Amino acid sequence: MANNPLIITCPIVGAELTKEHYPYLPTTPEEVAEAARGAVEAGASIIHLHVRDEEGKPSQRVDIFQDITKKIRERCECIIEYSSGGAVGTPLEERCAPLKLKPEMATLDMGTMNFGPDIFENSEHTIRTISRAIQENHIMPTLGVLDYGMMDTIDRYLEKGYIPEKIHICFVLGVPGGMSGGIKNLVLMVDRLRPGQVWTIGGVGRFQLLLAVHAIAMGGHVRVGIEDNIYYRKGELAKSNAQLIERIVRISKEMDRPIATVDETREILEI
Ligand code: KMH
Ligand code: ZN
Repeated sequence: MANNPLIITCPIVGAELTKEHYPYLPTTPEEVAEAARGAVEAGASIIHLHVRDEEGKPSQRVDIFQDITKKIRERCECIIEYSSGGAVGTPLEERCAPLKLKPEMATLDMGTMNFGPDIFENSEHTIRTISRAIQENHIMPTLGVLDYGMMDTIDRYLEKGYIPEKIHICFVLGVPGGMSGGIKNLVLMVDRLRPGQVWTIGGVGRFQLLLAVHAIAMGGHVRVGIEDNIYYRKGELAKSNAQLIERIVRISKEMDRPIATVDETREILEI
């Protein structure tokens, strides 16, 4: 069994949830920064960041990203990964806008798909435009892979030079419209990777814990947080991102995988 340090990415807010779905959802800059601090204290080294505007709506506004980044930096040491996915339907220009703030990491989602009742648009043009912004700003990309065919897209785009060679892959399994979160699907995805490729798995909803535990055993890394799952267990809302992470830390340590520090995370991902 693997015993390399475990990188924990925490998607603290997301773009789809509202306080009606989840009453503890952090939405103000203070709340989001405090949620990040809690997640980092619990063991996360990467914060996957979406932000909300004054009304609590998902936003890609540069000033809000800048403000929250500053507030997180004042509270804790971590790697911040900006979302370039935004919310379903966010125009491409807005999705790219915060990248000019040069975060250490940012997402690059690898294909168009149904996303619940909506369409999450990631055409070749969209991917190439975001990829260019990522490269121009010297950002480490996390490639979002939500379906099997997106692995073929990665190979094709690497060959064409549309995406950079140095990448981190994050499977997000269990989105309605994408690949579901069964263990066999995780194994299928991992088998499809190139040798040595660093990978993370985020399971959506009930798949979060299941896939995280398997990733710990397989030597991969985990994405655990409220954007993907609001329940601690069936019928019981999680109190916070930190509570979800604390459980993963306990399991990981029992399985002889220490938790990666921020510096170890940078080393593993070659940031
Ligand atoms: N909100 C989803 C439509 C990302 O952060 O790059 C897209 C998303 C992926 O959350
Ligand atoms: Zn996201």
